[in-house]
Amino acid sequence: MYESIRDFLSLARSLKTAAKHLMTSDDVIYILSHIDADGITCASILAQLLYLIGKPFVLKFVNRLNMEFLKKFDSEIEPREVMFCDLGSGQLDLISNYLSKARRVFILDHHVPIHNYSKIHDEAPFKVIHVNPRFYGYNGGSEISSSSLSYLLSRVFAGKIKDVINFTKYAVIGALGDNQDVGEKRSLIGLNSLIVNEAKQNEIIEEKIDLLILGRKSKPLYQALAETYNPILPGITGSLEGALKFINNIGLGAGRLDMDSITLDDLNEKQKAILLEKLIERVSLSFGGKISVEEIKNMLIGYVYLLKNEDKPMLADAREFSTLLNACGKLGQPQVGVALIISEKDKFYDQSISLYKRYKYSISEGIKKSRESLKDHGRIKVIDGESWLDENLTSTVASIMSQNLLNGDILVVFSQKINNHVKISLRKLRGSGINNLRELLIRVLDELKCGEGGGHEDAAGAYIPVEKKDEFIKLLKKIMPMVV
Ligand SMILES: [Mn+2]
Repeated sequence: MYESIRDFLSLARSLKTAAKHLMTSDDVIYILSHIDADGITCASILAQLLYLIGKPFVLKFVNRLNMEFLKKFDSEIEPREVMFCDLGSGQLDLISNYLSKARRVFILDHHVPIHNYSKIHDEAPFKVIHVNPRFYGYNGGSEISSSSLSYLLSRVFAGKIKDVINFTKYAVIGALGDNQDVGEKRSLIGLNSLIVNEAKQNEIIEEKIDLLILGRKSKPLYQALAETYNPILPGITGSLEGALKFINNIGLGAGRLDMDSITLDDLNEKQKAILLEKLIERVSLSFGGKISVEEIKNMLIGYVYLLKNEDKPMLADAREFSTLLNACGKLGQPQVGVALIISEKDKFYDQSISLYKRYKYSISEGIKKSRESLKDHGRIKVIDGESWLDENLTSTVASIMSQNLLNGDILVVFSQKINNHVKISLRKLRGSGINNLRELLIRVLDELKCGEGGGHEDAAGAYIPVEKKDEFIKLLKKIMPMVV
């Protein structure tokens, strides 16, 4: 699976160095993390770790780690020890320029680092402890997330594995939140899969192959189907009525008076097989025979990761949990997600569900408008959400839309403008010829001579001035054939 065991040893060594530095820290450590599910789980694991080892910390979340944020953070707080999680590798130049009082900076990230990071390590006015699995040959886009990385760091500290074994579930939730379930039948791969194994051995997580519909216990089946976007189910997605009708038509509602009482979990294997078969028929309609039955089947069933001994229905399925965390973070309440993980699950569960409902609604509106406004530029598909797409929902909408598009190389989604800038989310499309989306993006931004961006091979994002949108697409068209 890996080039050599040396790669793993080098990563382990880098984690040990970080651990040593953490132990000698005597200042408050400011944890700065990203607002998505991976960022929230990563920060929660680190917060619990620092608590375990008795180090004072403050947890902060940030959506965009840019110059404005860093300047303000530096002047208001004057932090001496800062730990960046799920961000930082791509902004190391800014960090070293604007944290004037810092003595030590930790970065735990799996994004692609800026090209001259080692020079900055040497020249930064503070000690940089930078842990990124990409330095050791791992694919940070698909086989390890920040949450998994923070679990591995915790493992270095653990006297007994049982002290930190519970963190495995949050590692898995974060990895799923970052769509790293790219193995066979939507399984986690690489280092993530090693963590899954450890969680299974310790009865934290159970995995099985099942329908991938979210809400297996937490909502009526018809509602769960109506809220399914991956893939979009024609006539069902976005329509409670359509979903009810579908269930009745395929005979699963027969004899039931109360459709609100049937969940996916209530179906027996035979009923699930009928549901799967009929869903495949439905989905193949929308793809007009251009995708094989096997491929559609693989979109609908796969590995499901279930948290054992979890009494809250929405927290029992790791994918659903990660959606809940994304909802909290993207609606500006990441601390609610942290509370679900760290301490007051009972107190914050209901609040997280109302955030989830709002989030689901916004996403479904976003998808509806995206489908109406999709523009076909040949190999590039563009959705311009300038008048309706919230910056924080752009990446989710882009991910969903990219799963449901048949041809082309890249999907480009623009958000509403914020301070005369727009957020861009880029996604590779099915069968795309592009190798590295982030590299392509950086080249476009270089030629555009403005904007900031970063990301992974399959998904990347940027901010550019609003008036540069057309030029961005033009440059993308020009440069794309050169990097394929
Ligand atoms: Mn991440």
